[in-house]
Amino acid sequence: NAVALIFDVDGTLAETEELHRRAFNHAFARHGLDWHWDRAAYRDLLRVTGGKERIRAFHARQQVASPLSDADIAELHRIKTAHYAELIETGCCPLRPGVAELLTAAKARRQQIAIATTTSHGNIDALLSRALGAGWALDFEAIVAGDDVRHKKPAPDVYLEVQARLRLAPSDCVAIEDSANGLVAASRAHIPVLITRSIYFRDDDFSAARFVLDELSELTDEHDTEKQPHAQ
Ligand code: XBP
Ligand code: MG
Repeated sequence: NAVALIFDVDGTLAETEELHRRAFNHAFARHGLDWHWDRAAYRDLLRVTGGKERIRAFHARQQVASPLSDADIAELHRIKTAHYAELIETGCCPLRPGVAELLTAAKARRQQIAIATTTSHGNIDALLSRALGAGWALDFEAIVAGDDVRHKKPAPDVYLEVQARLRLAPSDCVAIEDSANGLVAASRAHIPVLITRSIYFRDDDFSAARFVLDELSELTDEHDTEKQPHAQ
């Protein structure tokens, strides 16, 4: 029974990680690096959340003649982010099945909706303005991104910040996530979690989740996301 639904973005609202991966590879090539992250490597690298952090972690494992500075990493990430927006703009990354319907149903039930993600406000806006239209953010009560908090997932910071902004108890919320990192982050904030399995995290351990679905289109009343807000 939830008063608020808190959505992760990457992998949950849309299968964005392939676009992130392509955008990273584009940035490496543009920067003259011979790095290439294939799907198997990227699956492993996704354990490190955050794009800058992921580049830094990979860099630390390489034998590079001239190490990258923080400014190089920031520049790589800037190129990556710009290319990601271009890829999203082509329209090749629709919302996952059941996402638009759940957002509409939540609005009709006067449930609050919020976002707790590792990615940036710019990337969320690129995805959701394409999928939901320019005014999409008006429907969301709180939007907390990775750089808004001190520690990214699996730390609970983004979830604690959303909760503080909504002024709700964790048990009044449901987090909708696709990864073990996301599950751990929400669980550390004591928020129950509904998992919608995505391409890259299919084999993660979701035993701590309240529910595990393949798609949000499988949601039914028994999944408990439907409590009306208390009358004021
Ligand atoms: C998503 C991520 C992000 C994206 C890249 O995690 O880990 O790092 O891969 O985003 P979650 P940026 O879905 O658990 O929030 O490059 O913008 O950091
Ligand atoms: Mg995710």
